[in-house]
Amino acid sequence: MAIRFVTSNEGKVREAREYLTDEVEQIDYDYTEIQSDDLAEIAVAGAREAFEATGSDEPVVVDDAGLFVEALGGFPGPYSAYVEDTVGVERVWRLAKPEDNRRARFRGVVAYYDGERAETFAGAVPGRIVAPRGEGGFGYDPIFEHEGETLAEMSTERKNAISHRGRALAKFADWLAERED
Ligand code: ITT
Repeated sequence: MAIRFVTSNEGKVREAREYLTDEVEQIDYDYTEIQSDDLAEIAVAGAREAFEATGSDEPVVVDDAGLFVEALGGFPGPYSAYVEDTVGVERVWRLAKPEDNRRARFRGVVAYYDGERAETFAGAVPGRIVAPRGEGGFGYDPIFEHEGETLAEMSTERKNAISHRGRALAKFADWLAERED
């Protein structure tokens, strides 16, 4: 089965391709990101909208993710894309004061919708925000460190093994495999 991954972010597609054995096709449709503090709600609304708008009956997948910095009350969280565009990732790292704890969490939700059924798969990874390091990945990867390495210092394979997206995709892949049996 082909999976239509609705996103403008090629980094997400690259990671999904490493993980899922099924064919992953990128659909660059700009769905409305509803305002909510619930990533699953945002992802399901996006998946429904994209499914209706693209007029095909093949299932779609939307992935919504965010960086939650503990000392900043979970900011930028669901607003991570807007904050990356306006403030930039390096300034997010600088927002935390030296005396603050550096703990953060990346959360992500993969939402599947086939016209009838919506399912969500969540994943999270704990880490710390640090001064930017590494050339790989995308978005906040250079400032998010997990077990001594930033996500931008990891290969896609290594990032998938520990990341919010990898964990969500693993659950999604298991669910797909069970349905296809
Ligand atoms: P689409 O909505 O088109 O899929 P996007 O990049 O806007 O693409 P999100 O709203 O899910 O996707 O992304 C929220 C922000 O978090 C955005 O700034 C991303 O660059 C960033 N982000 C998402 N996943 C990430 C990851 O695995 N590593 C680093 N940053 C990530």
